[in-house]
Amino acid sequence: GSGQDSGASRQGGGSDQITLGFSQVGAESGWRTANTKSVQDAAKEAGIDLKFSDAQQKQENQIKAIRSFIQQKVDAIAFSPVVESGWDTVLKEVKDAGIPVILTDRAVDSADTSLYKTFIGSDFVVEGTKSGEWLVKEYEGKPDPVNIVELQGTTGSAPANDRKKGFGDVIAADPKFKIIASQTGDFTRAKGKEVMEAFLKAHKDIDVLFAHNDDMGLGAIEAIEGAGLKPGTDIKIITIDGVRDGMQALADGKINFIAECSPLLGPQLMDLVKKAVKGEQIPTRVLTEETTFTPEQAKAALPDRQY
Ligand code: GZL
Repeated sequence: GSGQDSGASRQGGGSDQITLGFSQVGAESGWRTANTKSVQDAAKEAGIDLKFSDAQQKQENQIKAIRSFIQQKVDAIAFSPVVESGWDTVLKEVKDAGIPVILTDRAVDSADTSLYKTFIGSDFVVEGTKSGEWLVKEYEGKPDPVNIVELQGTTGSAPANDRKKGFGDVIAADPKFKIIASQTGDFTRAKGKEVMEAFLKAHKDIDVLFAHNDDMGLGAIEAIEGAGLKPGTDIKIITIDGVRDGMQALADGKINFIAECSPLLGPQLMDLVKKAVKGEQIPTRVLTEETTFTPEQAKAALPDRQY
């Protein structure tokens, strides 16, 4: 390059420090807590001044936070959209203000992809597909109907929509798999327990629970045990995330399979922010690495688990 010190040419005192506005979904699950810690730790590590806002799972709070970041003239904005739709207006305001936007964790369904620089997060359809594939293998050769209840994530969120689609497409291949009840538990333990209690009252023949995250699965375990049934044995349980409490339940045989969804997006996010602020090209999609766990694999992985 020209060797020109970009700091000297920057407005306001030549300070090189980047200010990042981050709008977080909330604090609904163990995954979210780990994700917040990853973002905050990585910003500190990267010397980035983080303006962090918790939206308590409300889209209007995220929109308010984003507008406040525009007023504060931050250098970049990153957020995890609580639901997929309804972002075009505020993202156009950000674009008009010349501030780069990075989507983390969850995606938006805006047709205009120029409204953000990149989306870093998991492929939630694949997480659903992996969950369905485990179930198909588990019930190979077993002729009976396999009655499934499903605890969906937050209504309208990308993970809930995509995990449901991935799982549903796989089990549609064999008519013995029947989803006899499906309802949102909003990604929380409390709601997961409440909805599972209702499922247990309404259905006496549940074989499998597919929960879109560990936290709802852990709440459901309390409901299942409260009904005098053995989770993992009387009712097979599949969840997604792989947070510590979920991995412990997997190691204890109360959950049978977990598809991992990594919350540790902080370091990659800060790299992307630095590049975006400098106007460098960044990939429009950054996919997080993740795997799956059986009880044996959970036992082996637990000691080193960061979250
Ligand atoms: C997935 C994330 C989901 C987690 C839940 O990337 O958006 O939200 O699976 C969390 O645990 O609440």
